[in-house]
Amino acid sequence: MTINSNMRINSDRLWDSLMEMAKIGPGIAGGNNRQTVTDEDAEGRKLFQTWCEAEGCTMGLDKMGNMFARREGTDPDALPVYVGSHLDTQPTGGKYDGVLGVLSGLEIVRQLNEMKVKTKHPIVVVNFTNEEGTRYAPAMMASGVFVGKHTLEWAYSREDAKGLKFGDELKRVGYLGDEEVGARKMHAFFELHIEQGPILEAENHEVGVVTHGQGLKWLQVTLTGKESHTGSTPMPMRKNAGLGMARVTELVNEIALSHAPDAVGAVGHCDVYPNSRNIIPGKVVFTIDFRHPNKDVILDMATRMEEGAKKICEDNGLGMEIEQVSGFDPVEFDKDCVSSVRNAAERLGYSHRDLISGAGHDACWINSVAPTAMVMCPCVDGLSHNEAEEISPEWAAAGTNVLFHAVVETAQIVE
Ligand code: HGY
Ligand code: MN
Ligand code: MN
Repeated sequence: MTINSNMRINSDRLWDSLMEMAKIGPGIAGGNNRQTVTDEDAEGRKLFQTWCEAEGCTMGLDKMGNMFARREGTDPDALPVYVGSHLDTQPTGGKYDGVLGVLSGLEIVRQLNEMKVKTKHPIVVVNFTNEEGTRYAPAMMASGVFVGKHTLEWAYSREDAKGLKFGDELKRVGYLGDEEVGARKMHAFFELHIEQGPILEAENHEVGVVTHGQGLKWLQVTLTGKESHTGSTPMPMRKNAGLGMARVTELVNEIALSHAPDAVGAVGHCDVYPNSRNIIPGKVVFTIDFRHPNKDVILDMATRMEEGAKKICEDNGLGMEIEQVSGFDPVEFDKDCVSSVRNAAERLGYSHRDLISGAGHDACWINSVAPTAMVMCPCVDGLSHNEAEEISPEWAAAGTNVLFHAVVETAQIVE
């Protein structure tokens, strides 16, 4: 039996679940603050697990806290089709970034159960730990361990701003599982995610067929100058690390603009020491995020930034250290899985276009170990990583219906 075009998910049930999950770890402006391995994250995980178990799924948990909800197939030996994303959010995050991808997977299970449809391959809904990389860098940390990009020990050793180690916090919140990370093998992986950019809405498309994900390089820069009095130190005698950071920030922007229209670059996080209004900063630590669909451009941006920053330090009597905190090359998703997504959008009659993902996603790592593709839905004004992030129920339903068809087609319906 092949999937027919009138098979749809239940849009109201999906939206209700999104709104229910959004109540956990509320932000201060209508969004969410459910940072990885916090008590709020644990509460969201618990709700997800309750919903999955109510659907008869068997739960798995690995040593990075990745959660797996398995719906059996008719062939228990067939590799499962995985579908999911992440439940953790930015500190001032929205209600849909990641969450839509996990709860759309759950909605597929709910709809298949309601229709009493069986598939040959099992279907597993996954919640990857720490996709955001904000409390603990890097982003996509747990999916990175899953594919062997990071060791478990290195991930456990990562510290947050308060010096709390990731491994300790994962254990404290009760999600340190015993499955080996990456031991699970996948027939395919699909992820639905909000676009986090303006293209789909601006061009009035309901669905994004993601063919590639751009690469990124996260650098951490430490500039050291000399703390001294902001009032009595003559300007020519200053070693102002804060000024150095300002000049490097400007340089990052110039370099990204020199590769318009696709390159992006920004300084996102900065710490100023001692951060006193009448002491010239003696030290600054800040992060640079460079991205582009072509890895040679990313390398060019990082190289030119380092050369320019060295000159800025020479001119201002500053020391500099640069550490690469994270990085991955641009990815091209699996052509067959991408076709399955595109055919589903066609079959369902949704307006769609091919897209390169601007943001990083767990799918970007999983793509290195299993055939992978992504579906995107528009978001209002392309806004994300902002509590005002918004989508419509119709957009959520369109993306989930396309995901539903791609997943079920790949998992093969059984008469
Ligand atoms: O940074 C990213 O692209 C993702 O939101 N973690
Ligand atoms: Mn995300
Ligand atoms: Mn995000």
